[in-house]
Order: sequence, then structure tokens, then C-alpha cells
Amino acid sequence: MSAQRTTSLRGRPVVALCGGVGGAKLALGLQRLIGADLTVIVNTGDDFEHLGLHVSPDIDTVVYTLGGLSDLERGWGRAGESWNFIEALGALGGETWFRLGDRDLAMHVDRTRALRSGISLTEFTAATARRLGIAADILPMSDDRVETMVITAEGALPFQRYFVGLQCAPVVKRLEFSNAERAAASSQVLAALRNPDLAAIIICPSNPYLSVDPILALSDIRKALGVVTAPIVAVSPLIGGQAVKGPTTKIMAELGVAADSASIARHYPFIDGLIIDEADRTEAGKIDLPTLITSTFMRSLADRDRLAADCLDFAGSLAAVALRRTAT
Ligand code: FO1
Repeated sequence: MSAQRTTSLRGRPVVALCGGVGGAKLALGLQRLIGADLTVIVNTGDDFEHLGLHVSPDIDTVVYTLGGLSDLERGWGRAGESWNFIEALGALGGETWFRLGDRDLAMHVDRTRALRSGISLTEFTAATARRLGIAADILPMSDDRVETMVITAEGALPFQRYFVGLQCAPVVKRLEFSNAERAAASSQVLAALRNPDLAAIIICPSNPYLSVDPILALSDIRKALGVVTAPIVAVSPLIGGQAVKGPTTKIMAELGVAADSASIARHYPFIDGLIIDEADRTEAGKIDLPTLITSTFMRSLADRDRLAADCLDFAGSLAAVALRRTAT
């Protein structure tokens, strides 16, 4: 771990905005570096009611990853999973397109019970994270329902129907986040973003359209980001013009956006700096922002630690830039 590199931000809070698999990898690196100083604000636009249960896929991916329970190969769900429940359900003729593992099922059952008894998603997530010994604060972006709807050439699709059911095949025309105008960011999310001691905000290399935009669709969060004096740094999810996993570049093409780092920079007009991969080095000149070129591919734990340290170092170097942004 390269802990000695981030002395200027040591002991100060850092916020990460995060979706599922790719984002959670960086969140783990950040947690290993700064532990309880990290707050992860997680997309809940993917949440849905399935088989009578409240499923929060991105929260669970972050909880399992930071708790050391995740299946590294699959990216989602728990390691050492068994599938007796879903197979038995299939034998009864039930729905099996969205696979709930036996261990994972415990999370959905317990969360559904908690929500029905009046406990908020924020409270449930915090209690679960505490029980699993997770150092960072993991915060759902909101306790109100916000639903990502994928508007495709084949009609409007709820997120998981598009993502898992149809394997992202339909052509995307636009994304909608239902109820986002009315939904409130939780008080915990706003407190984290408004903390006067905040050292940095890191936008993880999650899908900008499917995973980060639902968070930015909440007006409280957009307003908080607009006035924050801490540096805001995004990590591009593209490496050599491709996403490591998932439909990011397919969606960019369908929306008529070039799959390059400059498009990612334009997508986040409020950031102070962008981190891009070495494979995209030649694109740095086209980005009208401070840019850090480093290896953003996270195969090993050491890769996660190194990128996390790069994020904090880079953010630290942009403190004056961020102050100038808020002064203008
Ligand atoms: N992804 C799949 O590709 N297939 C599944 O059957 C599936 C089940 C599933 C169950 C619980 C959970 O928390 C996540 C699950 N995911 C599955 C992942 C999830 O759909 C996506 O990775 C995220 O929503 C996108 O970040």
C-alpha cells in the first residue's frame, strides 16, 4: 500500500460516488487507504422489487466488496455462493432471469423486513456494514425510490429488465430517473458533501449514464457539488476507448457520443480534474481540464490501492483549482 503518498489528505474525510462493480473496486482501494474517513454514496436507481423482495444491487456490491465477501470473478453477489433457492424456484416454474444466490438471499430478506418495519435503507445499510466490520460509511444516495428507466427503441424498460433480462441489447435512446425530481438526498449524504473539512470527492469509474447520473439526478446532490470547495476528481471508466465491463461504450455510441476521455470530461462539467488510463494518453490534449495519466485497470488489490492513492494525490494537488472554481 502506498499510504505514505497521501499525507496532505490524511485524517480528512473523502466522499466517493459509486455504482456497482467497477466503482466498488476503487472504493475498496480508498477504504484500505483511509478507512473510516471514507464515505461512499451509492446509486440506488438499479433497486427494484423482485419476488416480493427489495433488491439493492449496487449497495450490495459495495457492501460485499468492502466487507471482503464479494465474488471477484462475477463482480456481483457473494463468494462461495450456492444456487439452491433459484434452482428450486425454477423447478416450480418461478422467475429465474434474475439470479438470487442462497447467501445473497439473506440480505434481501432482511432488508425487506427492515424496510417494512419502518427502518430506512440508510439505517439498514449502516447497521449491516457495521455488523460486517466495514470501516467506511456506505450511504444509499436517497431513502426515496428513484427508478432508472432505460428508454430504448423497443420502449421504456426498467433497469434490470434492460441490464440482466435483455443483456443490454436494446438500443438506448435516453435514460430517465423516475421520481428523481421529488426524491431527497438523505441528511447523511448531504452532511457528508457539506462537511467543511471534506478533502476530496472522487467519482469512481462506474458507468456515467447508468450508475453515476442517477446520483446526479438528485437536485440536492447537484447543488451540493456546485458549491463544494473540496476538489472533485473523476476516474474515466474507459481504457483504450473500451469499458472494462458493461455497456458504457455501447450506450455512448447509441447516444451519439464519442467513446473517449474528452466525452467523459464533458459529461461531468463540474469536476476539477480527470484521471485517464495510460492507453488514452494521446487524448489528454483534447481535455480542457487538469488530467492525470495513470494505470486505471484494477486487476489486483495492489492496483486498487495504487489507483486510490493516485486519486487522493491528484485531488490534493487540485485544492487551489477547486477554491478558484467556487470563488468564480
Ligand atoms: N447481474 C446479472 O448479470 N445477472 C443476474 O442474475 C444478477 C443477479 C443479481 C442479484 C443480486 C444483485 O445484487 C446483483 C445481481 N446482478 C446480476 C448484478 C446487477 O444486476 C448489476 O450488476 C447492477 O445492477 C449494475 O450495477
